[in-house]
Amino acid sequence: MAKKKKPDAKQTIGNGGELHQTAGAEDQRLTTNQGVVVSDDQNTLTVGPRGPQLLEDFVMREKITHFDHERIPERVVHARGYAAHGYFQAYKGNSKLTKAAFLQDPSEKTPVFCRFSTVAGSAGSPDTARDVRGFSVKFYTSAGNYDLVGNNIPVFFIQDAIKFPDLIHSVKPEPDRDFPQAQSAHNTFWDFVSLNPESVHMLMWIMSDRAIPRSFRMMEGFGVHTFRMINEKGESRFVKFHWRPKLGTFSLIWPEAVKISGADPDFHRRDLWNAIESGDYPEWELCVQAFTEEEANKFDYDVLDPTKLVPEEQIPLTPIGKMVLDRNVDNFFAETEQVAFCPSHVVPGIDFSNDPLLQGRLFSYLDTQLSRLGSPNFHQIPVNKPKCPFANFQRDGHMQMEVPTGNVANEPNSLDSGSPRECPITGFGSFPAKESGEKLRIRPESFADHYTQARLFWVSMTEPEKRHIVGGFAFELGKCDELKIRKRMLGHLSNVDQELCERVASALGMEGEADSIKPLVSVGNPEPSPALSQYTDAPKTLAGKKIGVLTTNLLDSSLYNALEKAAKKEGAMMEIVALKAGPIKTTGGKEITPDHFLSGAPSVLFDCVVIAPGKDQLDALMSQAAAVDWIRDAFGHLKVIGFTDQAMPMFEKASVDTDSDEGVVNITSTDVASFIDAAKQYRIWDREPKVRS
Ligand code: HDD
Repeated sequence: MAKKKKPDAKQTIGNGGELHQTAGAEDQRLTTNQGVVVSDDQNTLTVGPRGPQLLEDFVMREKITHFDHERIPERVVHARGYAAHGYFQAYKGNSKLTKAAFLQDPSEKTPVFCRFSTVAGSAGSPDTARDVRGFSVKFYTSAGNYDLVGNNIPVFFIQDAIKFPDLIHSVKPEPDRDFPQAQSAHNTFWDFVSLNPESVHMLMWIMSDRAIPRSFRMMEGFGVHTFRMINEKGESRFVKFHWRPKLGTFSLIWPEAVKISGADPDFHRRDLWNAIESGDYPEWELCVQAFTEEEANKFDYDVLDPTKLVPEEQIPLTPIGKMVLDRNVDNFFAETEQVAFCPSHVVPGIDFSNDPLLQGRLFSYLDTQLSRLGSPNFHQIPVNKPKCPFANFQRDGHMQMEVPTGNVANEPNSLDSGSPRECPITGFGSFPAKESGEKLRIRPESFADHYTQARLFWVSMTEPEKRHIVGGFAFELGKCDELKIRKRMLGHLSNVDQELCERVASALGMEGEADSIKPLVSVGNPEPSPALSQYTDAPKTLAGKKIGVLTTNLLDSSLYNALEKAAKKEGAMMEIVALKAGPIKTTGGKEITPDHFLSGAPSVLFDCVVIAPGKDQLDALMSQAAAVDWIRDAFGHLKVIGFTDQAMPMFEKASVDTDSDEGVVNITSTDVASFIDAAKQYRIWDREPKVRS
């Protein structure tokens, strides 16, 4: 179980006033927002005990008015998110690449705030919806705040920001009926993307398991666009940013994700919170692919096109630092909800490229914060405030929190000290890229190949990954009831790969019905890029994963100890699920409070499972359908299952053969090692064709 967090020390706000709701603080009196001590917070002021309420009750009116205004507009996209604090530490030797201050000194820890999110769903939608995940990091550097606002997928749906409102309108609930929530599986989305072939590459990723990550901690992150890095000599290189999770990149599978949405809609946020609370701090390595403009000009795709990636086989990754998330927020609203990321927040040493999607984003985020947070002073909210000194003559506006002094608010001036003044040497200067040309509304020809990299993705997948992509397309298009859209989409898939098209068409029962769509340019035949596959070189590890043990009273104490020891050694978490919520006893008399009780914790919540009824308790466990479902589900979700001899009749009831495959493992108190070894594989992929077609 996760450790409980210690209450925080006092915080001060504003001009030295003290925030009275501080956790753990004693002897505080409840007051109104004006500091008046409240004598009764249970009863409204009335005339006599049963009489009407009085308008003069400012205590009640202030409290209700504040409550009425507690909500702010949710983010128009990425509304559901979760965040944590941490730090970033640079590796040695980045100065050739960039002069960015936070990337120079390996002994310096730059504070960060990192928010993960889904895109389409509302703030209350389930965590495990099929969707891109946002991966935003705010670095509070000594040279100003830098926001790297990326996703867990390295490409995007559209090439030009002017299409963003259309894309989002198409994926959000349909406007007349307001459903489906947090899903792309509906007509408007597939209509839009099928009419925009530039989306096809991204669709391949979205239909893959990348769109249902196992955990935020096991997700890659990407800056998506090509950015620039500038060094002290003023030399520029293009860069692509990558975040690499230390735990490896793992995903759920679709039938499991669907069930988790019901069993624990907070699956990802709970996972992150618990990991940090228990001291198991997630870590990512920040890498770049760096290349010159001359190199980029030789690529057979355009690096300014955000629907393209740069294969790692072409430009390898250079690690430049690491990020550790080691502190949960103190208050979700104050921090996670109010944090404002803007891709335009860059620091000297980092600059933009002409990617037309990026250029549009540079406008959009500042604009959205004004309406979402309601004031140009959103940078004064603690989570958004730079941790380095900042000073200028911007003044006033809603919710001004600072009290600037003096009679001067203009620059230059000679009346005050003349400061703050601009600084041409250390200040941010844009890279002087040469630009010329006519004013046009036109898509470059170099953006025209919409299928080659989609094919690259497909040919780089393992067979299980291909199965899931086919399943993803079939499921989503199956929910789209306009035949013309399905046919159009099949037409695009046939341009990606004939086999992919045929497999999706067969799953839909629409063989031979693909529209014929002529690509604008001929489609290449790329060699596989193994780095794109999650499973080709997946690390065999239980680190950061969860072992669920389904048991009862009188659990064998040596088995319990052996499992607990093994889990600890592997860096995994073990959780006990029992029939009821109250404490159980092991055969050795140790009292354990279960982490879950059966009806609240199906096996979908765990990475691998153990079925170990206590002494003479088999019947009690077997009489519960939920216990039998544990085995059926774990088997169907390709998990490794450990079982004691005593549990065998439950497998018969679940119609799961204990000799099925290497992932169904007999355990004893003296041998849990073979179970642990098998579980490090994460899933038994060969089982899949046997359990679902
Ligand atoms: Fe965006 C939020 C990532 C294209 C407009 N976006 C937002 C967030 C992430 C991304 C991670 C959540 C930030 C947070 O945690 O608060 N967006 C991306 C990526 C894109 C992208 C990786 C393409 C490569 N976005 C994009 C375009 C536009 C926007 C083209 C508009 C032209 N995005 C927004 C926004 C949001 C946003 C409306 C909503 C809330 C916010 O900004 O702060 O401005």
